Amino acid sequence: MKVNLKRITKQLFSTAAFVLIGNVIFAQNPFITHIYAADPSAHVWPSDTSTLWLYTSHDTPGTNHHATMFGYHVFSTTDLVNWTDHGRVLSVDDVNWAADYAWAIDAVYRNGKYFLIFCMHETETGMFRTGIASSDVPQGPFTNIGYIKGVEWGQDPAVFVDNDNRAYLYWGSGGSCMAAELNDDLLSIKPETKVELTKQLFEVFEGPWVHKYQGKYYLSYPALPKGNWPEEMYYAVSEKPLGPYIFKGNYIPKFEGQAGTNHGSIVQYKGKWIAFHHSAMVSKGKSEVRSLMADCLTYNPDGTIKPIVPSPKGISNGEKPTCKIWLEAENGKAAGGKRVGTQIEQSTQGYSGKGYVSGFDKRYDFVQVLAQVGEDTKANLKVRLRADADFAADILVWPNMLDGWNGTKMKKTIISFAFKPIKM
Ligand code: FUB
Repeated sequence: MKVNLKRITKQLFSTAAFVLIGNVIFAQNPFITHIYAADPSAHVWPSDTSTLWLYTSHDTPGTNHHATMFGYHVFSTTDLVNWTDHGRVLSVDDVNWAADYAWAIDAVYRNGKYFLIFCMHETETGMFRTGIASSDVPQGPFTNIGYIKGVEWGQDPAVFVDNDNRAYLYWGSGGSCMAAELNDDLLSIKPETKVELTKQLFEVFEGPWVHKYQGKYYLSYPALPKGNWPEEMYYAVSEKPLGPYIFKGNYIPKFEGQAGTNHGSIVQYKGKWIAFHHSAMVSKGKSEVRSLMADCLTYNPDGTIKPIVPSPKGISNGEKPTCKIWLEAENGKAAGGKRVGTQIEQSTQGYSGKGYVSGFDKRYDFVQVLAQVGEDTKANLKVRLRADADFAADILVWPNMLDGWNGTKMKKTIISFAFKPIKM
């Protein structure tokens, strides 16, 4: 859904448009259902261990193709039941070297900043690069700062930071897995540390993730059993971050409702070990429009992982999960937004704390908010306006703008109104 707020008279007014989307599906798995999201990378940052963060890719509704992945979302929770969607935190449009294919991502906290480590196709060469973007806050939005030097075909990056603060990058695609230590600024790898792990990881296909359990390094990954789809999640264990790794087994075998791909992360949060991954349960089997899954993970006394049987119950304790997103016009790219002829005012209270949008002084000035919902979803649109003179405006709502994904079938609703300020 795209919402345009357009000024059609000459006087100045200020506004903020909000879209609040509530979750309408009550099962715990998938636990985010208002948008399609995949490839979850879970983190608990040292500054606040009560919050769990998920950095995810996004599948465009109305499509069923990995080529139509254009951006990333961040989600947070403090109880695994109530989630906040922080919006679109980086998109292909924000990355000057990239053309498309916003595939899997990870995030890392380093030297007082949060970094998104992502992969996109480079415009010039068409190859996957491992991009890097930064923010002062975990929820973004993130600003592109380039790509990590020394990595070629850097699909599906994941970063592991060890207790001694050394950072390692893992990446993998099309049946291979590579790893290397990163330099302190994360902008390049140390070339002499680069290793190929493919042969140590039975049937590996892509998507590596490393976590540490009882002093050992666990590298989990999507595998293609005997070369056949769908993917299942395997893992291997090592004494050192760069291997050698010893294959241990399959921790998420095939399950009902899965997508062709799977891709996951393993994290400890409030004492529980959780495996995040994705399925095609909401899209009812459309393999390339995926939804986020969470399942409890348990270890055997010998450190091996008990295989998980993902189900709609997930990590539920019976409570209905919810996810809220406030898409505020003044949040710019986090709201998927565009502004023409208008600006963000910094000097007002409330809303996101970033101010509000003003400067609607020409006929076609507008501000736009993009709400990319998955299945039919209830949304509330709230528009707050303030003006110091008469004005009239249009609110344009395009539902199903991606029906046919090239936007050819847009049908818009127009709500026009006029407004007179009260004279004090
Ligand atoms: O989401 C796009 C791609 O599908 C990821 O990069 C792969 O790991 C697979 O999940």
